[in-house]
Amino acid sequence: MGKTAICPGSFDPITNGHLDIIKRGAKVFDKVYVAVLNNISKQPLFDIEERKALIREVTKEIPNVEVDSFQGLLMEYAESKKADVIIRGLRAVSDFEYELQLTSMNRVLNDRIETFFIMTNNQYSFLSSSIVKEIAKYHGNIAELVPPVVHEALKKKFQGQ
Ligand code: COD
Repeated sequence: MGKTAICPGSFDPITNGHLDIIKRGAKVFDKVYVAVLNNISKQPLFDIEERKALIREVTKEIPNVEVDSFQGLLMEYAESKKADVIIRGLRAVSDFEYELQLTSMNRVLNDRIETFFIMTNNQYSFLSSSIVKEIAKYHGNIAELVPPVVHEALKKKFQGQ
């Protein structure tokens, strides 16, 4: 039977770093759900439908990727998709502590589903959605950091500011 992976995140918005992890995950697993957390207590720049639409647009050429969203616990969502694996990206050492905590707690909740880490591509090791938003806010150049459609969407968000 094919292996199903979940690539969860906030994706506010998707960056080239995320996209790299999704593409590499899709080469290894038979099906990858990119699952956007719909966190009602957080105030995102892009709402859930905008984030999903951007991810759909930039992953449309990858046939085994499906874009979805979830609320509540990741492990409950992953179980509902009969997933085998959670994919996470790792950048610097600073990511490690958070990821260790997240993965350890997730294992307490569900020890059937494994978490696999994919090391960032060197060129994206400094990249995060927050940094991209910060640069875009001050109209800096983010062309190399996000797909063109995300670049346009960010320009629109910060137009006139
Ligand atoms: N290079 C490589 N990987 C990257 C890069 C980059 N430049 N940028 C981001 N990534 C990776 C991140 O490491 C992460 O693995 C993924 O891409 C998504 O990143 P973000 O920042 O959009 O997502 P996060 O870290 O905000 O996602 C957190 C979750 C939504 C997974 C988490 O909060 C969660 O599962 N929440 C649901 C509630 C729950 O179950 N909590 C845990 C119980 S203990």
